[in-house]
Amino acid sequence: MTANARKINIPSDDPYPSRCRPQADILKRLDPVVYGTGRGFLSDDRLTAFDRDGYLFFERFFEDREIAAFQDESARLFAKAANDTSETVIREPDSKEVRSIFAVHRDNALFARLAADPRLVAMAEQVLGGPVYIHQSRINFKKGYRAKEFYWHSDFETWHVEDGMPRMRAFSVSIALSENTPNNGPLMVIPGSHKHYVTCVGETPDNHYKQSLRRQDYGVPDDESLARLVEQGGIFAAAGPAGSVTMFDCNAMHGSNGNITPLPRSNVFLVYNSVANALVEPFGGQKPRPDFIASRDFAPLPSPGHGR
Ligand code: 6CS
Ligand code: FE
Repeated sequence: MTANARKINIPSDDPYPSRCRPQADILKRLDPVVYGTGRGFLSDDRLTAFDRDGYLFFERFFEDREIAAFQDESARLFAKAANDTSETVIREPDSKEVRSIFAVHRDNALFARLAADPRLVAMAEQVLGGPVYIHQSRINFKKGYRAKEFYWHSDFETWHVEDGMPRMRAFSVSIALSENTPNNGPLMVIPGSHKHYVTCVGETPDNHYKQSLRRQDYGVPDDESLARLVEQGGIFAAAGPAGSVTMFDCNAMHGSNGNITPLPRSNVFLVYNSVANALVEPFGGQKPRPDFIASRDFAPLPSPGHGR
C-alpha cells in the first residue's frame, strides 16, 4: 500500500512522532532518564553516569560459571533453531543462518531466571521508578565469518511507532555470552544520544518486522542527524569479556558492525519496561507487532527489594 493510499493517523498530541513527515527532525527528549530517587543496586555515581551518557558498562557482571550455563543453553538453542520454523527464529538477511532467537525469557526456563535475576530487576526498578516487566528478549548470535550489521537506531523510536510504547521509561541489558572484541562487531552506543529524539523518514511497511529484524531500513536515522549525534557524543564500543553487561536507555542511538572474524559475538538482550509504561496502540497507526517481539503480558517481575 503506498503512503498516499493509507492515512497515517498519528495522534496529534504524540510527543514523539516519527515516520510521518518528509524530513527528519531532532526533538528534545521530554522524559526523565532516571525515574527512581531511592537507594538501590546502582551507586549514585553510576546513576549520574547513566543519566548523562545513556548507558553503563559492567566488565564482569556475571561470574564465569554463570555465563557458562547461558553459553551452553544458547548453543543448544542455536542448534535446535537451525530447522525450526518458529516465528521467534530470525535468520540473516541473505542466508539461512540463525541471526536471533526472540522471547527467550518467555520460552526458556534458564533465560526466564536470568530475566528475573534480582540484581537486574533491582537495577530496573531503581532506574525506572517502580515495578517492571520484560518488553522483549532475544539472543543475537552474530556468528563469525558473514554476520551482518545491526544498523544505527533508537529502540524507542521503533517501540513507540510499531509497538505503542508511550514514553521513554525502559532500557535494555545486553549480556555478552562471548568475548566482544573491537573486531567482532561489539554493540556501539552514542553517549548522550538518548536525550535527543531523532525522527525518521519513510513510512513503515506492513508487517515491517519480517524485514526489519533481519536488516532494518525504516526507523533508522538520516546521515546528518547521525553525524550530529556522533560529533556531540562520540561512539562507545562495548568490548569486554563474556559476562560483561551493557545497560542502555531505550532511546540511546546504537548499532553494531558485521562480524567477519571467526570469533562469534553472541549477546542476550533483555528489555525492562516500567509497568506504568505498558504498551497501548502503536503510534504509527498500524496493528501491534506479535507478542514474541513486544510482550503484552504486563505482569510485574517479582521485586527483589533494593539492597545494593
Ligand atoms: O524492532 C525491534 O524491536 C528490534 N530491532 C532492533 C534492531 N533493536 C531492538 C529490537 O531488537
Ligand atoms: Fe536495538
